[in-house]
Amino acid sequence: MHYTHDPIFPKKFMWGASSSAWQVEGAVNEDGRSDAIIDLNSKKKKPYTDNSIAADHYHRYKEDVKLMAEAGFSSYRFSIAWPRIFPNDSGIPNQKGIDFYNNLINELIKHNIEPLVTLYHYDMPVWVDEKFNGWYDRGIIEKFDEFVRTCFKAFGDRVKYWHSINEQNMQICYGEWLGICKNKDTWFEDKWKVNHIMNMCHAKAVVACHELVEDGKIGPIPGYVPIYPYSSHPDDQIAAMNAEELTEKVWNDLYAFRKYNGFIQSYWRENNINPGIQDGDMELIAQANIDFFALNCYRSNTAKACGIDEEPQEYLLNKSGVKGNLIFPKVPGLYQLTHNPYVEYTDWDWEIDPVSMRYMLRYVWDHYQLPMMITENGLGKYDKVTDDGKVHDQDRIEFLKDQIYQVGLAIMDGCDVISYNPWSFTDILSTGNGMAKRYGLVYINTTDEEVLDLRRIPKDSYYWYANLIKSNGENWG
Ligand code: BGP
Repeated sequence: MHYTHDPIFPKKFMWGASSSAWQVEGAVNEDGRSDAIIDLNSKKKKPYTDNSIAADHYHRYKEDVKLMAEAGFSSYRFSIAWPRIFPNDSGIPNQKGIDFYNNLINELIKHNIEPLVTLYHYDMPVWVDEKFNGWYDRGIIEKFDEFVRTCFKAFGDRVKYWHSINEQNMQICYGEWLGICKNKDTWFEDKWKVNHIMNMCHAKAVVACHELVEDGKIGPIPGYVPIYPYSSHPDDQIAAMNAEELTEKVWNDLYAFRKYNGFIQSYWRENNINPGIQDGDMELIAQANIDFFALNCYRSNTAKACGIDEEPQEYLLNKSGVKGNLIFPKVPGLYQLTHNPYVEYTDWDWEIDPVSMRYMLRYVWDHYQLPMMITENGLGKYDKVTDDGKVHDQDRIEFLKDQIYQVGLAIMDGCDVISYNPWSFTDILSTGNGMAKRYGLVYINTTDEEVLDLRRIPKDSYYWYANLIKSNGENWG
């Protein structure tokens, strides 16, 4: 629909920003925390810095929460590091780890900021990885259950919004890049077994949340990349639907309808894949009734038909930050992704496409009719402090303005959206590009080459966002 006025946001809409433990906290070996697999992986991504210090949020969370409060935040999305709570297999939680999150949660609540808490955001403890070969062994299901139950018991009196697993779909689709694939040669089949085990962990978390947290609500966080057909050719439309299934819908249908959809069952049959479903599994999944969808959305993709005789091509993300280095995937007989001539691209070749935000919210609402919150959205770019001591990130302001406007339009279109939390509050470590690729509303004074004073410098986008949210989405600046 076309509107003759700016969007109107609901009165209780929650405005905040987002982070994840391994990317923001630092202090990786302090107060009993043991190593996570992602710590070790971050050390391999030279020339970028690793996560041992990151934004030093572990020591500076009070200062960070104060900045959130000054900007008028009503929510903050963060994650809990599993190796801080269970540094080893003793079954005894680490009190100092629990204390840290208690302090952070209390600080947020003191400032009327609703904690939105993600249970798993890539920081698998090394001991879990060694014992269960990552997500490959079903033994992890009970350990995950132990971890999430401990979190619900420790924090559930104050935390009412929970997320199970961050971007399970992305971890499966890009298993090598995100470090969960252990054997490239067998990943084509293994990924569905691993995925089923992750689904069981997700289901355990949903069931335990409802059992242990009074008024607790929980949802998954798919990494969402809306897919458009390249042309009105009917084959391109089906290709877009295939891509949608194999990168998103298979997961979202499972979360919402609590069973594997017909498309994936047919795909497994045709490819002789055994996803490792055991007796009783689907009964547990059937009980895992989610309360909302949390959505991470940065970009869109465009798909076109791919003949069965084409050479397969893996998705090669741009890791250098020099435009033109991304290679789109080809999945013969199903789809290929391609360049979209109608949108701009970031230095990392991510589509800049605000309308995809409205499209995604409409799509998810139409399919699942569940409330939605945005847990990630943002512009990764090079930022620098200028001679006046400030960070002028006008392009980020334009990016956020356009994206948030589309969230507003989706709300006007009838979608139930309850919260918006862009990535990220402060600059934090990027998945593959250290501190070089920055997303924050607040600059962290440090670089990949040397650790500086880690001073917090609110960027122009921080002030712009503060004005917008203090007016509940009326003052666009
Ligand atoms: C999401 C992840 C985040 C974050 C973000 C930006 O998929 O949930 O952890 O890193 O992407 O990605 P990147 O850091 O690669 O630019």
